[in-house]
Amino acid sequence: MIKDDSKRIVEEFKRINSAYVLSHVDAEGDNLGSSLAIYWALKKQGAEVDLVNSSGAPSYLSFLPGFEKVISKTPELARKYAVILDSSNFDRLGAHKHLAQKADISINLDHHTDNQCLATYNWVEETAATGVVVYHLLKKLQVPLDKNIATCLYTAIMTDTGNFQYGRVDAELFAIASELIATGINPIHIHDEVFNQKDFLEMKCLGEALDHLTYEKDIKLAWTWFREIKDEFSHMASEQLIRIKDVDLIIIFKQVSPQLVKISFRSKSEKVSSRLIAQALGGGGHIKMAATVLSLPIEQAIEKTLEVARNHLYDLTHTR
Ligand SMILES: [Mn+2]
Repeated sequence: MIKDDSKRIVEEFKRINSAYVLSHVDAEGDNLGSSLAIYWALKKQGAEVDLVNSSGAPSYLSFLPGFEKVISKTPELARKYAVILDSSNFDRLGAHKHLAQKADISINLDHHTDNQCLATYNWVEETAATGVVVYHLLKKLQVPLDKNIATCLYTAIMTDTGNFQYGRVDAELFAIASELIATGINPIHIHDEVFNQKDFLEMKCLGEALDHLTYEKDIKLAWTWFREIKDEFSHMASEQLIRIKDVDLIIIFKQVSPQLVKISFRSKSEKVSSRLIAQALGGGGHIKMAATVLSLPIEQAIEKTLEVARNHLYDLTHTR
């Protein structure tokens, strides 16, 4: 446990009758699934809840129960509590960062080891997904797991482990998955909704990424770039490129606009820290998966990033 205010959070949570539920921009399965599970748990105790995500929710997750409750505008009413999910710091909340600061009491639930623990109470646990932290909280609260909550938590866990392929995939995780599935949810249906709904443009995007793929054999680096058609398309290329053998690090450059590039890092080797490289470029994340954003033309962003990454990998190659 990185920060353990769990006892206090359990007590505090029972008292919540009005709250913002907040999580990071560029929503994905874990932060949205975790947020919605918290939403349903708070609803069970009769709380008023504003579920806010500054960048909205991606359409491929529209099967999640409560998806339509997600708002991206500023809520009108002041809430006493803010529950913050899957976010290392308040900046990750985007335009609604101030809501976390405005609430009287903030509760931070996360699994990122670089969490800055800025809330009133922080529960940061090194787990496969924030969904697992939420599961632990709901167990302690003795909230019955219904199909709504189970769908949200299963989606959180499944997406953050790339369908149980990486991260903390262990016996406990499968025991949790089993308990969630036992509520009657359909894991095949959820898998299909998340992974098998790519549209034609997304496939073309992947084609561009594969076409630009470069491999630097001596340092086991593979990198590519493409023009981002839609924000939620970002994951697909890295899911494919991680399959290349003899690669320690994958870098994907997404040109969002002529002066803005989003960069994601995926490490395959235990020795390579995506986080260190991302941090050197003003970003952050996990050891195996991290990201940053550079306000530069794509050529300059690539040059700057590759210099940092190559140095990092070169040092490793020459010390192992
Ligand atoms: Mn997560």
